[in-house]
This record gives sequence, structure tokens and C-alpha cells, in this order.
Amino acid sequence: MKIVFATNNAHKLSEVKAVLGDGYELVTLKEVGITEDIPETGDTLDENASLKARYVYERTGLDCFADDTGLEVEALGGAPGVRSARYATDGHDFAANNRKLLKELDGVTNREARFRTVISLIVAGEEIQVEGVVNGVIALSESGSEGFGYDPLFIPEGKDVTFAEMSADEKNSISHRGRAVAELVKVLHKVYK
Ligand code: ITT
Repeated sequence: MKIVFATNNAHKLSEVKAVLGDGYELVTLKEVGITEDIPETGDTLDENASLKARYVYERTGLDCFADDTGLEVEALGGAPGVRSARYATDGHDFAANNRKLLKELDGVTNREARFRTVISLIVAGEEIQVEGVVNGVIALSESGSEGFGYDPLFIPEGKDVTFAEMSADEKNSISHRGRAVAELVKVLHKVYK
């Protein structure tokens, strides 16, 4: 079954491929001729996931889905949240984002945080949203080189290492995106049965 995954993030693509398995052929934005950045102008993850998926559906008419993810830090009132990609700069500068997060939390004892992923799926024009969450804490310094984004700073609940110190399989088995994609698979099984 062919389905477009509306992302420009290669890390996301490989994580989602691993969880979806062989039953689905993921088609990239480039493969359907969308090379421009899709505007993410919403105020929430739900809105942005929806904007991205609809953008692709309107241009291609193909079944598709998009993920929008944010890191929500309790002591920062839920920031960076929907602005996670552009926290420190206009671009996706992971190192600068991590530096800014550590600075904002300097001396802060409450380091509770969660990653939240919202996926919007459009099948035959009908939209469905699913979500995945993982709770954790923000470490005092970066550790590990796997994964991407805020992974070197995020220690998931019940673990004593960051996502960046885990294998891809280990991260996927407990992560926000792994959980959201597991929900997505349930929906896909129903709609494509
Ligand atoms: P697309 O919109 O092209 O899918 P993106 O990188 O802009 O890719 P998001 O807006 O969903 O993706 O994600 C916002 C940021 O949140 C992203 O740039 C990373 O810094 C961070 N992020 C997302 N998922 C993450 C993960 O699994 N681990 C660590 N950081 C993550």
C-alpha cells in the first residue's frame, strides 16, 4: 500500500518506516514533486499536522499523513512546544536549540518534560488524527549521538539514559513518534482492510 509521508526530516522518515513495517510503501515529498517548505503557521501541533497533510492531499490527491512534534517543558509553560524547530533560530539548528534549552533551565530544579507527536492522516479525503506522548526529564547536559533534535537532552521516564544514547529500535519502542505510529497502524489496518 502506497502512502505519502509529508516530511522533509530524514530521521523521522527512517523512524516511521521502521515502525510501519513492510506492508506500506512510504513515498517522500520529493517523489511526488513537492520540494518547497510546507508552511507550518498553526498555533498548535494538531493544526500544523493537519496543514501539512492537507497541503499534500490538495496537490496530489494521494493518501498521505504528516507528523508534527513538540517538546513541552513544564517549567517553561509548555515551551518550546509548537515552536520546537525554530526555538533558537529561524532554521532547524538542533545544536542552538539544545543550548538555548539548557540556558533557559539553568538553575531550574523542575525538569519535567514530554514529547508529543500528532499525526494527521488523510485517506480518500477524510482526515483522522492520532497522537503519541512520552514523559521524561531534561538532562543537565547533552549525552549521546543517536537520533536528532532534542534527543541528547531527553531522558524518558523509567530510563537513565537519553534518547540519543539508545538504538533506533529502543527509542521507537517507547517514543512519542513510535506510539503515534502504532496508533496510525491500527487506523490504517481498519481503513485499508
Ligand atoms: P517536518 O516538518 O518536515 O516533518 P521538522 O523537523 O520541521 O520536520 P517538526 O516540526 O515535527 O519537524 O519538529 C519540530 C522539532 O522538534 C524538530 O526540528 C526537532 O528539533 C524536534 N523533534 C521532533 N521530533 C523529535 C524527536 O523524536 N527527538 C528529538 N527532537 C525531536
